[in-house]
Amino acid sequence: MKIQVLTNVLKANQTIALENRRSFEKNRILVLNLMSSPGAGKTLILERTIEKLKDDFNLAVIEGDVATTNDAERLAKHQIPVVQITTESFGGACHLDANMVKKATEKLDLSWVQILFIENIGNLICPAEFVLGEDKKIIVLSLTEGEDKPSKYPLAFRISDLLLINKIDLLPHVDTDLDVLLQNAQKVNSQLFPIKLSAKTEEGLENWLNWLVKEYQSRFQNNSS
Ligand SMILES: Nc1nc2c(ncn2[C@@H]2O[C@H](COP(=O)(O)OP(=O)(O)OP(=O)(O)O)[C@@H](O)[C@H]2O)c(=O)[nH]1
Ligand SMILES: [Mg+2]
Repeated sequence: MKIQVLTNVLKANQTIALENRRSFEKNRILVLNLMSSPGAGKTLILERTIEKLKDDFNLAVIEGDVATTNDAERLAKHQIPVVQITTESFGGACHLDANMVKKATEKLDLSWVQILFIENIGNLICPAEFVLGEDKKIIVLSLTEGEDKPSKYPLAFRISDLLLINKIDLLPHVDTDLDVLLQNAQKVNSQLFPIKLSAKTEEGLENWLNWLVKEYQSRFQNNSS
């Protein structure tokens, strides 16, 4: 009975995610779902990304948090539209779901947006279960979390398209073996494309920005590229 209930929840989520997908496609928006454990650096990566790309693209963020509007406030300082979802009002859910995203998109002018970032709740497990209607899933892993995380929490790595290994400025100060981390990620998902970066020093940021622009162009600017 318990399994049946969960199946129904996930099915209902998939139906709404499909509606979101259609709406994003109709409006020609690239939608990226950023997932990670708490504190891996999602918001700082977004802040850097917005600084670099906001003159070239119409950007917006849906910001998920259990409580507080801290991250939304950090992002809104960059003068782009930000919609906050605080899941405390949904029973403190540890993930965003498609219905929350649908409600949030009603507060955005989708005909204006070109790239929509969804910052999921900081959690390496629950967000991986819920599709939102995104184009790509991005898993952010901080170097400080250790090389074994892809093996211990495989689903988030298995379903993601891109792995951002953040905080590489801390490499001299932590015991994490970067090569082993990459091998572990490849074992779980051989298609997972890794990019190493530091949102703090901006080392490697260019590679992430290039990936992002290419993703957008391959979808919507085929004629001009
Ligand atoms: N040294 C270093 N610190 C970083 C880097 N990226 C983020 N941080 C710091 O790590 C902490 C957490 O960063 P956030 O961007 O808030 O992380 P988050 O994933 O958005 O966190 P939640 O939303 O709470 O899950 C902050 O103190 C950041 O300044 C980095 O590349 N290097
Ligand atoms: Mg954050």
